[in-house]
This record gives sequence, structure tokens and C-alpha cells, in this order.
Amino acid sequence: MKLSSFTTVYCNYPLEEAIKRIAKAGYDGVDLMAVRPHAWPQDFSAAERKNLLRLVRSFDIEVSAVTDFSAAIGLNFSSTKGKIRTEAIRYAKDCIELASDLESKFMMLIPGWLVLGESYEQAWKWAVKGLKECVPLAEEKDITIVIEPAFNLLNSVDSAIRMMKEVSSQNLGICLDTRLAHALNQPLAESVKKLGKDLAIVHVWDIGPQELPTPFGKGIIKFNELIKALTEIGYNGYLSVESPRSILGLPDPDEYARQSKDYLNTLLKKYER
Ligand SMILES: [Mn+2]
Repeated sequence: MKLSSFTTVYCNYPLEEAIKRIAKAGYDGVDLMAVRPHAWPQDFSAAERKNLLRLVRSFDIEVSAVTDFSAAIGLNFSSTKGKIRTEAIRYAKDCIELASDLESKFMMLIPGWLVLGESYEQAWKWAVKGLKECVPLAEEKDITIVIEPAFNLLNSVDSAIRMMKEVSSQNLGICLDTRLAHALNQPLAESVKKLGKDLAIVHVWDIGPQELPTPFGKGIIKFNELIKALTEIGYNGYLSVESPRSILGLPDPDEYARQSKDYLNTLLKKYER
């Protein structure tokens, strides 16, 4: 398994500085938040993408994923408004292009959610349609679109598996997120076993009282159980350290990056042969 960090840890730092600090903290990869101030795809020309890739490589790390933050900016594959659905799909495609230009293998997204009163079946159909529109580009660029169970549409590991089957492409995978799995009542080890080879990315963060993020190992997430299950299925992808996306950033992002990495490395040493 490899370790990566979201640039959200350095929300109020310039992207280049966030990448530099994540590399210095000892991670193998960086997970790009595809919104401003970091990696909003349309902000990057072809030349700027080349420079960014060169910078990432100069630190001897890679872009573990480009993460579509549509939920944070009100874009939604399942919106009842056609204009929003169209924009969400265009943004997802931009994220696939960016992932490809940065030589990443993954583009991650939450393919839709419901606003109170909307029909689950209709939202599901639109999410499937949105993904199907993105799949040809992902296949052409050899990018895996990774869907994350979150909120009220993909509200379980089973629903994510069902959506993957319905969209039907080799270039689809599923993300397991420790905080969201807890919110959706999905036991970690059982989820890992259920997902098996479809598990493409694991987002890791701990939760303290009031469900707020807390240093790793201080909260309620059962990381031992998670790492043990991942080792048992032979998962060799990324554990990507997530953090809240706050415009002010974390009080001490360097400490968060260091503590998370040290904690996870200790567990990896314990379970990996
Ligand atoms: Mn996540």
C-alpha cells in the first residue's frame, strides 16, 4: 500500500507549496483537490499542466488522483436542473483530462445526490447517464473513474457496486472513505471484503466527538481492522489522507500531515508482510 495526502490539508496554501509540503512529509502521492485555489482544471493551460507534472516528479512523488469536488461547488449529476447536470458532466470530463495530463490513473467523484423531495429512481438514472457520458473519455485516456459512496444516492457500498455494474466499464472503481463509511453505517472490514478488486482508492481520516476530524488514532475509526482487511485482500493502492476543506485550512497542516503518515506507516508495518 502507498500513502497519499489530499491537498485539502493545505487548503489555504498555493498548490505548488501544498505539493512540496506533502512530498517533504514523506508521502508517495498527492491527491489533487480539483477546485480553487488548487486544481480547477480550466485554470491550467497545456504548458502549465506540463510544468505541474514536472514539479510533482521533481519531488519523486505522483498524482495519486484528481478529485472532482462537484458537491462542494453545487454541481450534481442528479440535479433536476439540466443546466447543472450538463455543467457537472463537463467538469468531470475536465477532471479526467487533467488526471490524464498529470499521468494519474484515477479521477474520483461523487456522482450525485438528492435534494429533499426528489425521486431516488430519477436521481439514480441521471447519475448513471452522467457516468455513461464520461466513460468513453475515461476509456480513451485510460483513467479509472472512482465513485465514492456518500450522502443519499450512493448511500452504501452495495449501491456503489450496483451503480458500477449498471454503468458497466472496465474503467470504473469504488472508493471507501472511513468517515463516510461511518456516517453511512458501513463496517470497514466487511466493506473491504465486499469490494475486493473493485476497491480503487481508500480515503482515510479519523473522527472525534461531534463527528469532527481528529488526529489519527485519537478518534473512533477502527484503522487496525481496516488495514488488516486491506492486507488480506491484497490491496496495493493508495491510502489517501483526507481533511476538512476549510478555506482557512487546518491550524497546523504540517503536523497533521506528519502525524497521519507516521500513524498509518506504523499500522502498515504491523500488518504488511
Ligand atoms: Mn472522501
